[in-house]
Amino acid sequence: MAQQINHLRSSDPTVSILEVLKHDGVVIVEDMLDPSLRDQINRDLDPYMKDAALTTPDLNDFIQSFFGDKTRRIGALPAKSRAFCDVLANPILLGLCDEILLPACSSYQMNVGQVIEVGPGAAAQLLHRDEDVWVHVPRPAPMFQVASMTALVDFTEEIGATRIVPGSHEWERERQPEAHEVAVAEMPAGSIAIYLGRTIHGAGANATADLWRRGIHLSYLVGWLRTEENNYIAVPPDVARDLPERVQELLGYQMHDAIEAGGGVAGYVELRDPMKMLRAAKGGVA
Ligand SMILES: O=C(O)CCC(=O)C(=O)O
Ligand SMILES: [Fe+2]
Repeated sequence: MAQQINHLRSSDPTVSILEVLKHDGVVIVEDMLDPSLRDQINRDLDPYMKDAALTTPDLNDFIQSFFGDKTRRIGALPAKSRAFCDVLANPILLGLCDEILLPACSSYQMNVGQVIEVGPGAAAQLLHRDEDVWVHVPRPAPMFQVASMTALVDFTEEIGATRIVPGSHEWERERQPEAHEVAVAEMPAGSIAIYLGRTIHGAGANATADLWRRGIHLSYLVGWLRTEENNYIAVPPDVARDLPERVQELLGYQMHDAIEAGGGVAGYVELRDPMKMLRAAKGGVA
C-alpha cells in the first residue's frame, strides 16, 4: 500500500499540526480556507489565469522543463488578490513558521506565492526538494524554508494532486524515493498540504481530458536569504502601503534585524526602515 499523509483540521491545535509536520515532513490541514475565502480567491485569480503563459523563456532551461509545458503559473499574488493575503498571514501557517524558522533567523518572509494550474495531459513533475534552489547554503543546515500547496479545486490523483514523500526531510540527500514511499496529497478544495523545504515532492500527472488542477504554492523563507520571487517589484511600495502591516512585513519590507543574535540589520533604504516609509506614504507618521 502506498504511503499516506496525515490529515488534521484547522480547528486542531497548532501544536498538534506542528508535531506531525516535524515528524513526517508534511501534514494536510483540511478546511484551512472557508468556502467563501476560497471562492473569493478563485474569483480574483480567474481573469489572470486565462492569460497566464505556459512557458517561462526568461528562466533557465532546467526550470522551464521543471515547470512543465502544460502548466500555467502566475505570481505577485498579494497585488492581485486581497483574499490571498489572508492565506499569507494565516495564524496557523505563521505559528508553524515561528516554531520552525525563527530558530534560524530574526524574522521570516514570503518566498513565493504562485498559482499553479496543472493542465490536462501534463506529465508528473520531477520529484525535488524546494530548498535545493539555495545550493550555496552549506549542508547540513537548520530548516530554512516552510512550503505549502493549497487546493483551490478538489485534489485527486487523477487531476494531478501533489506527490509528497513523508519522512524524506530526514533522508540523506542522495536517497531517491521508491514508488511505494510516495504519497498523493488528495484533499478537498480549501485544504492545504504543508511541507518542509527539505521534503521531497512534485506535482502529479493530470490524466483528465479537460480539468485544470488549480492550487496555490506558498512558501516562507528565513529573512536573510534571497527569495525566489522578487517581492519588492512584484508588490511595489505604492501597492504594498495599502496592505495589512503583517503582510508588508512578510513581503520583505521588514528589515532583518539580527542584533539579538549579535548581528546587524539588512534591508534598509537610504538608511531608513521601509516599514516606516510605507506608513509615511499612506499619510501616517514616518
Ligand atoms: O504543483 C505542485 O503540486 C507542486 C509544484 C512544486 O513543487 C514546485 O513547483 O516547486
Ligand atoms: Fe516544489
